[in-house]
Amino acid sequence: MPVTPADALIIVDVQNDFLRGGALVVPGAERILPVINQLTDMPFQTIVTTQDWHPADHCSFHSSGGPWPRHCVQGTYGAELSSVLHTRRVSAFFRKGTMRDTDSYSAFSDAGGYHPTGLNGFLHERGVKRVFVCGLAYDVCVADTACDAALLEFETRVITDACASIQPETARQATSRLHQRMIGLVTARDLNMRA
Ligand code: VGL
Ligand code: ZN
Repeated sequence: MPVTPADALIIVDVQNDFLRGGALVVPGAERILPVINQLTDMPFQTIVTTQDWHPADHCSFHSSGGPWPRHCVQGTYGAELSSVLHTRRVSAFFRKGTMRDTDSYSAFSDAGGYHPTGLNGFLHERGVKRVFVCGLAYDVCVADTACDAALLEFETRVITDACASIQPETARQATSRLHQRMIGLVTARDLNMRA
């Protein structure tokens, strides 16, 4: 499955707060960083990153009755992309979850789906037909981003060894959602192969 100019790599939320010592640790997240760095060396002409980018009083936080500890607050160290991530070949950076009263897991939309982030238009302008999604967390933002990509009619693949999950149970649910939408699961090694 060689990488072509019509392919894009979407690196979801590789941010300090999701890594060891962060506010919302995704178990095993460190292991995927070298894999993602290898992916950025593959001949993708379009590589984008996303960031969860919440105001300090965001509705998804426990302090506001939401499901998550406070994480990825705009302008803080926890919201920065990991300094381990190679960003030299990244063409654009997108942010989501930026408004207080709605959360957004998908990289394609902000404000609960009402506001496009610009990612869809950006990919179309660059002639992208197929997207490979990786990053954090598999069972939350990666799955939602991949499902949206498929709805937007990109051929969509998730690179499983370049993802980590918050919980095994929600990871299983995410996998069945991806299967329902005919989204293929691949490994980084599959991308290195010809044919
Ligand atoms: C995420 C939980 C809350 C993610 C973001 O990036 O997967 N998970 N906010
Ligand atoms: Zn969040």
